[in-house]
Amino acid sequence: MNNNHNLYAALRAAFPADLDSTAVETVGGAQAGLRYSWRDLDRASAMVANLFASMQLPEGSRIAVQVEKSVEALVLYLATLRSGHVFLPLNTAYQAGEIEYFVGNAEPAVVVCSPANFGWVSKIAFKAGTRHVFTLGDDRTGTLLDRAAHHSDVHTPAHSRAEDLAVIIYTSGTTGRSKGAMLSHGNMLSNALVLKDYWGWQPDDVLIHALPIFHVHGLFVAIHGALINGSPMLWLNKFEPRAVVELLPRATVFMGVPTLYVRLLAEPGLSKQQAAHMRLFISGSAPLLIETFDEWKARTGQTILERYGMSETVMITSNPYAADARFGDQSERRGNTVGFPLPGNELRVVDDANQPIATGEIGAIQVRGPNVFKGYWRMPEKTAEEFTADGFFKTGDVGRVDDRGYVSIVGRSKDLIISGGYNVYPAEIEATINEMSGVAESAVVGVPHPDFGEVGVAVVIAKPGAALDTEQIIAALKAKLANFKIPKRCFVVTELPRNAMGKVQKNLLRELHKGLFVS
Ligand code: MLC
Ligand code: AMP
Repeated sequence: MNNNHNLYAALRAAFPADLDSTAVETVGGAQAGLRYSWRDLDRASAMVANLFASMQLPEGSRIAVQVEKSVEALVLYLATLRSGHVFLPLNTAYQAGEIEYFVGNAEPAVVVCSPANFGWVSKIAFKAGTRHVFTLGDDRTGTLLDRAAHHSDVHTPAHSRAEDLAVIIYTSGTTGRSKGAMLSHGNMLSNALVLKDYWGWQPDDVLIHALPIFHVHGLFVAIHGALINGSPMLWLNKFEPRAVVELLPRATVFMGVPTLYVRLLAEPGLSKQQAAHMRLFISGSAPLLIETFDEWKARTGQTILERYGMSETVMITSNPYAADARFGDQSERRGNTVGFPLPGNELRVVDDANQPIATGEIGAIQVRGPNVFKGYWRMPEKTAEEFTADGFFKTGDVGRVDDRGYVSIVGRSKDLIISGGYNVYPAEIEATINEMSGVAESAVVGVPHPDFGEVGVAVVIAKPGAALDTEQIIAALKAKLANFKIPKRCFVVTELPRNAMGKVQKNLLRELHKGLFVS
């Protein structure tokens, strides 16, 4: 069906002719050494899709998934796409309160969780009205596969329109609760096709996949990139720097957040010779320090290609892949920049009055294009606020475009900390601290960190007469929030710096604590 925009159908059409060749090889951990052919991916995802069909799920059903990374979790994603249902990936670090919110808000028809979490996850799911809860372990166990085993391995992908919803990705917000960004088949397919061309994917590429698969970077950029090009993946369920260095001679493409590059640089085995077979190292999700960019070049002889994106937009900009007539003299991958707007994607930098500003000036980044999401799930007002009248999405990032057209991100208008590539919203941490007994108020700020790039630090004020223990505050946060959101340090003080309007001056707190982890 030529007019089928189903993303799985497009990925499937790009599988190589030899369906018995390796699509995924697992590396590291207890599941190392398994080979999945392209036919395996197609048949296994067909079986799960047929299981969903047998359950007669309503159209547009959400399939919420909180499982450890595994190739079977990838199969579940592909099955959801080909079924025409909506995939809702959830970070494995999320705690019960966070899951309760997502499940209550999205009302999934199906929830898939790790076998170890079935007790508490199923309680939350059933309470929210979910009828089907399956388990899926990272060792090929669980009720999902048991049930799917009874179904046919032949399945015709659903017919999807470009605008049909494929995925909901929750992103926290600067105020209130998380919002579900709705991405369509067309959003993701258009981006995957643009990147295939822009990054010069070649049929004999081999991708090292070492990122989690519940966020845009690992789930879309990496997986779609390999599949739409028919290229195999060397698959690590967990990032292990030594294993990645050992794999470099067998691979050509690697994608990571800056923390991964920092950790790889700490590996003595990383060298020009070891990286000689690699075609492309890509970084994104957080700012790549120029020191890391330069050190990588010196150690490996290769220049990291930095790109920029968001859950709401998939990829927006990228440094160029190579010297290419299309770019003229703009073929250089430049550190401290995120490159050019991707083809088909418009990017503008505006002032407070929403007016475009002069080249080189700093302002708010807005984007428009086929990759930009459909809006926030069941939040029409919030969606309307985040778009301009002429259809540009307000990214919340602050940047500039130089006279050669390179975009740089210089800050964020949203109060956000990016720690090891994960987004942490101070408002959520502060609200959780403020609910604790004896707390009058709190402020959470991001400070530089050598490994995670940035980490949170909490500054807390006690109510009159209350005695607060910082260790207890951290322990109480750990019980409620995903581990990467927990501030790495906590201070109890008597007052917070405020401006004349009474607003907490977070810049002063950041300045005060900026040397906590780096000299
Ligand atoms: C783990 N920890 C973190 C952390 N990850 N702390 C702050 N920030 C993080 N990102 C803490 C845990 O809380 C724990 O602390 C301790 O480190 C060990 O946990 P772990 O799970 O064993 O950590 P590790 O495996 O080393 O994980 C580090 C990491 C991981 C860098 C490999 O964070 C990671 O995979 N990051 C990638 C995130 C990503 O894919 N982002 C893409 C978003 S998409 P304690 O105290 O409990 O022991 C996006 C759009 C785009 O942004 O443009 O791509
Ligand atoms: P998320 O909501 O998890 O998709 O995170 C998106 C945010 O990550 C963007 O709005 C940026 O603030 C940030 N980001 C992504 N890539 C880069 C990059 N290369 N440099 C700086 N920030 C980035």
